[in-house]
Amino acid sequence: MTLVDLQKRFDEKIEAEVKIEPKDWMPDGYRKTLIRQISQHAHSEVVGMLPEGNWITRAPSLRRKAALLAKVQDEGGHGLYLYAAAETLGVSREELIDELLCGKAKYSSIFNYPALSWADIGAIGWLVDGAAIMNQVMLQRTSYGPYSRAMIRICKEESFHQRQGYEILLTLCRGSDEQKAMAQDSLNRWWWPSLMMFGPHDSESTHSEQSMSWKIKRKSNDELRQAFVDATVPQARYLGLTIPDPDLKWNESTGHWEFGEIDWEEFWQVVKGNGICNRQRLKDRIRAHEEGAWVREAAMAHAEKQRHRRDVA
Ligand code: BYC
Repeated sequence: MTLVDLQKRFDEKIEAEVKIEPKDWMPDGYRKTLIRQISQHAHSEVVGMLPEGNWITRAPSLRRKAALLAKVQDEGGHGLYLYAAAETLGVSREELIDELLCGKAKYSSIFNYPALSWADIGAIGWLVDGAAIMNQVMLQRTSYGPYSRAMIRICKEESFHQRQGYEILLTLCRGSDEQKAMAQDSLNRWWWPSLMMFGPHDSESTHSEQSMSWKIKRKSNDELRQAFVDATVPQARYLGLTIPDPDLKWNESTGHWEFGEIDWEEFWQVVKGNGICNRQRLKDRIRAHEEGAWVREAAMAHAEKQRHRRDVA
């Protein structure tokens, strides 16, 4: 088959909503875009374990501790599904992890903010997982088979994450004045960074147009951000909390909440590595990787032994 035929076949599959699978021919740019996005997503999951992991030993009850522990473990699992999906594109997990640890690879800006109070664990579940779900529901329909299947599993677990966060805040908001103030303070700090998770405006987004034509992304950054605001404002009202945006107002004619401008300077600074916790997060990941070396070695030795046994048998 000529390159023209291969491209035609690929385009027809995308048009007909047939998933692209690892052994199928795909344009170089499609492969590169997927490796970039899926690996950034995997890195976000494992770096995302850090702000919450800090609170496992300080959870206020056994029930809260068990739920948080399960959530953080889920995130490690999501990282694994996603690294495995990226590996089907011909890149190794070691290469991807090296890129993260040397500071070259990106991961979601949101994880460079600190979790300062127990209410932040609620806000992360409600807002950060809430924003992640908004983005990931559409990724279940992404055109690359292994990514789409990983996202279906991930989305099921994310709904539980979002609820555990909202329930923490609901409990605080129905508690003492101090507890409610703690919840409000945490909304104040996490609201804008959560909106930044969706990435730059569509007009500034480098990859959106191409990714949408390949059906890797099914909705644009701004569309998803708007859907998130529309879904979250009523939830904040139910909690009795105020969203820290003086420009927030309901537009009767569009049926959407209008909101103020994001501080893009802050967003790009965080993406470039100058956020409050960027350096700490990388340091912690490097330490965890080094301390886990013996586990990797033991697992490899075990796999080698099994292979040897099979060969001998
Ligand atoms: N942070 O052209 P654009 C989770 C970069 S974790 C940092 O619009 P694209 C969870 C972007 O990479 C959820 N960088 O890009 C875990 C690009 O730079 P490069 C994470 C960002 O890819 C634990 C440049 O800006 N979710 O659920 O079309 C606990 C231009 O952007 C960000 C995913 O990763 C950002 N926020 O769209 C709790 C979902 N935004 O690569 C929860 C999968 C943009 O050219 N990813 N950049 O150097 C996506 O859907 C897309 O990659 C994005 C960006 C919507 C994030």
